[in-house]
Amino acid sequence: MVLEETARRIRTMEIRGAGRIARTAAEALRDHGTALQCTNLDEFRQEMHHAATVLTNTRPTAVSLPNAVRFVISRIDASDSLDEAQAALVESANDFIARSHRAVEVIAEFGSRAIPEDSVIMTHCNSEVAVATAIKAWEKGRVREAFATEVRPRNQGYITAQALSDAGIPTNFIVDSAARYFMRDIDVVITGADAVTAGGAVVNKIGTSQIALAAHEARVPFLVTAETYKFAPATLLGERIPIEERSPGEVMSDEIAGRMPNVRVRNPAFDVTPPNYIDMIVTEAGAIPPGMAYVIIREYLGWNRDEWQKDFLIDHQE
Ligand code: RUB
Repeated sequence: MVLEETARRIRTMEIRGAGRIARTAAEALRDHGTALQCTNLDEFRQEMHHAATVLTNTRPTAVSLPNAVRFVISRIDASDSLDEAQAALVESANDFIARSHRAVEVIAEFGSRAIPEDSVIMTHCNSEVAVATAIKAWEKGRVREAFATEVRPRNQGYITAQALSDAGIPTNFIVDSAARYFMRDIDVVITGADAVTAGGAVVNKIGTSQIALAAHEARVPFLVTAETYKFAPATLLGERIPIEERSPGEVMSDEIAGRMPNVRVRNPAFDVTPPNYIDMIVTEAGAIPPGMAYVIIREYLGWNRDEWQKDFLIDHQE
């Protein structure tokens, strides 16, 4: 019940944003596993692997989700008894959640130092870590004003504008297509990430790459704030990050679409910003150039090629 309900809330975007999705999945695994009445370790492992699949199938793009699930499940797999596995589940889920909260705080601190005095910043979509960074920089007197985009079709920009306004930051709310028009007024762009590839490309809300392109053209620094669990180990095996394409109904009502039988509405939820448009990725392990993404995967995600290859091959046989 906890599991199905959480999966539904993630799928329908009641719970959204890569970090929140990951923490909620860890929580759901913990609560689901704690309520299970298994009599032996094999049964418990099987149930937990099933729960992991239900959660990871909810939204395909945010890598934080499989990374969080893997963090928890790998500790269950390493346990030798049912008691040990149950304790490991609770401990690892709580550990992930605490690390995630701490990472947001650390990134906000590092990121705020990368924002020059008296800056006008722009952000896109609603990223808790990008917003936390903007607010931290504001508290240090480094931000003068902010620009938040609307973020069609789901309007996550409202959540961002509200958070910036609540913090007291003078904020301009603009439609997505006005980003380039205002770029000349911007000192730094800050976004979050749903996934970072081994090559340093960043997958984030649709429209991010257009803003990065405009920033690049105007020589405006483009910062990405991303916890280490947003980095995608599978990209080292050549895997691509799947881009979620959501319902056309989010873009155009069925009634209007019904009058245009030859029109196909497309609704990709994310896009890919190449590393050469990104000045810095701020993680809790430090602020790195995108070319160092591989190091984060190796050092912070416990990358073990043989193990990942095994899992990858198993996944793809199913
Ligand atoms: C949210 C989005 C956010 C990243 C990072 O997309 O693209 O920028 O997930 O967010 P959606 P955070 O609204 O479709 O989930 O920093 O909060 O993890």
